[in-house]
Amino acid sequence: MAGQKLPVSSRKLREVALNDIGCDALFQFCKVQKEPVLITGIFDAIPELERWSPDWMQDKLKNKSVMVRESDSRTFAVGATSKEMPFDQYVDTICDPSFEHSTKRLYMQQQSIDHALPELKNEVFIDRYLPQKKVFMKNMWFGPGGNTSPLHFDPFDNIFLQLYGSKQFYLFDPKDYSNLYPGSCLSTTPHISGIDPVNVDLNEHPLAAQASLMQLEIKAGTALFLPSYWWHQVYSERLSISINIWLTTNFFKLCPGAITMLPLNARGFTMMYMQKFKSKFKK
Ligand SMILES: O=C(O)CCC(=O)C(=O)O
Repeated sequence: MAGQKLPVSSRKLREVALNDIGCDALFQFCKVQKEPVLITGIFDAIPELERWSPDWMQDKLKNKSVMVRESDSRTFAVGATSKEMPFDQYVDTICDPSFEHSTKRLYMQQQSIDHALPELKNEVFIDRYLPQKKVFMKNMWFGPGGNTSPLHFDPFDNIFLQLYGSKQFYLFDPKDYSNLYPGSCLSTTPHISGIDPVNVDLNEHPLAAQASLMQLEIKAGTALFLPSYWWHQVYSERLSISINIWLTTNFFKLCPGAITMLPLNARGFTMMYMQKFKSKFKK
């Protein structure tokens, strides 16, 4: 049966300019927010960030090979395959207007700036205003219009910067956890929803009708502060470049998302410590 888009609630996000917060006060500001906040005027406060564009990136990443995710549908499901390709070729492919109609989709999705793209490490600028021990990871997201990252939550507070193009965010409060058909807490995907809020079959997923959807467009030069465990699905409206900064987190928060992540986190920590233990004895 054909799905439908959930109705958008009238709940509005707070909007504030970065210059009004003050770059130096950004972390303190984020730390106390209980709800997402739209932060405007990023380029007014940090003009260096306006340079990010496909041409500028081609110059920065000349002769580099990058990892690109591939998908047969517009939604990049968890576990989408990745392939390595020259960055120049990636940009030429996604910037070609005919690519919009291609059935094979490509996305440089969640590429760690520190590990995969160190050439861009000094170009993030906004992280200089954040206490370094609070920055867990910085990622780049660069892809064509039409791509969707499916509905999920992350256990991190997120400063999401839109630097080029625009994206639609579909958001749900962590309180909507049980209306969104999350993966089992014993699976590797307890943070992924089983529904698409813009195409839900309410016969199959009736609880989704009780969830309260917020929708917002994020244009170049704006950022979204998204507290941990908020559900989000992200649609790229056109060719888009974004960076997100995950801030270190409290894994023991009292909310359903955090509780269902505990088995996965416990497995992750055990594996990490076993690796450390093994490498100690190899020396
Ligand atoms: O921009 C996207 O495609 C997804 C971003 C996202 O999921 C995140 O920042 O956590």
